[in-house]
Amino acid sequence: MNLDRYLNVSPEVKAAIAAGKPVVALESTIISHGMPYPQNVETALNVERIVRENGAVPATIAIIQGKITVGCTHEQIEHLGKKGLAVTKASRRDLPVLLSRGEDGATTVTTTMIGAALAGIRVFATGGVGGVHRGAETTMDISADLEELAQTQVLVVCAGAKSILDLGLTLEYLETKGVPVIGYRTKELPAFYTTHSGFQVDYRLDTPGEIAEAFAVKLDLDLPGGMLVTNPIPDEYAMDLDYINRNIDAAIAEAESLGIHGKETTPFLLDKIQKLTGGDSLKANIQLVYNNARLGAQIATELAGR
Ligand code: PSU
Ligand code: MN
Repeated sequence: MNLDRYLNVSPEVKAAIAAGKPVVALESTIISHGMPYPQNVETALNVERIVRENGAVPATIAIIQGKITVGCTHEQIEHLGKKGLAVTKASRRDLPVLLSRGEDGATTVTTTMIGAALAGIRVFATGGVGGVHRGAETTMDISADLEELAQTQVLVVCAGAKSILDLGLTLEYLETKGVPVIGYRTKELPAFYTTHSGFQVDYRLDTPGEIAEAFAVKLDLDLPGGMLVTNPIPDEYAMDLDYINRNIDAAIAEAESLGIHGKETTPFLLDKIQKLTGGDSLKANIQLVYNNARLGAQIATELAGR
């Protein structure tokens, strides 16, 4: 198989990987489906800058004209951000048709992990990962992100799981699949907009070095799957727990009454929550992504230095 047919790694990212320099993968569904324009593009470019300031090379990943593109240009990021929901949200199952037809796609956590692994990138930073949705015992709505974490060797830095998901079931699923869940300087699973969830992670690790060491063991042993690093939103940007949960409940109720399902669910809820909170949740979302980009770059630097 000629990988070049399907994979396009930018010269800068290719050189960094070849030289063993730290690289951090970044996803594109957060741009097209996770935030409104123009804040999405502004955030994506700031995230790249923060990764650089922390000593690593950013690699924003998307599907551009049928190629998994690792290291998007600013023009490509602008294009994805402007097109927004009109870009296909691309998970694992979308790859065959999108690539064979030469189409564009925004990569979720799942497909960003796939692209990163194909290119040789081990660390990926984002905002939130998909999980087991509330009511999944009847809808069976479980994100493909959890399956990817079970099989692809990429470390994912996120801000925990937000309560549009069933946090308890999400943790159970990750346990079944053998995915280590690490809390960065916390034993409590962060809940995205807030630092408190009432659920515990497996391990608290306090430095990027310790996290890199643990992940390196997983790679050395060639254990399939990734590692989920949950990084709490900085206190000054955290939202009031009751306030955000009330709005999340309202968003879920509306999604149910409209019969929203499948891949539309998560983008619908994110958009609804942003509207209901008058943009407060967007502000928190942006800041936690910056915070994760910083930690991702630090972990990638430690991993590269081993
Ligand atoms: N959660 C967020 N922001 C996001 C997503 C999730 O807070 O942008 C996106 C990510 O790309 C994630 C995807 O991989 O949604 C999960 O979608 P689903 O729940 O349909 O698997
Ligand atoms: Mn789903």
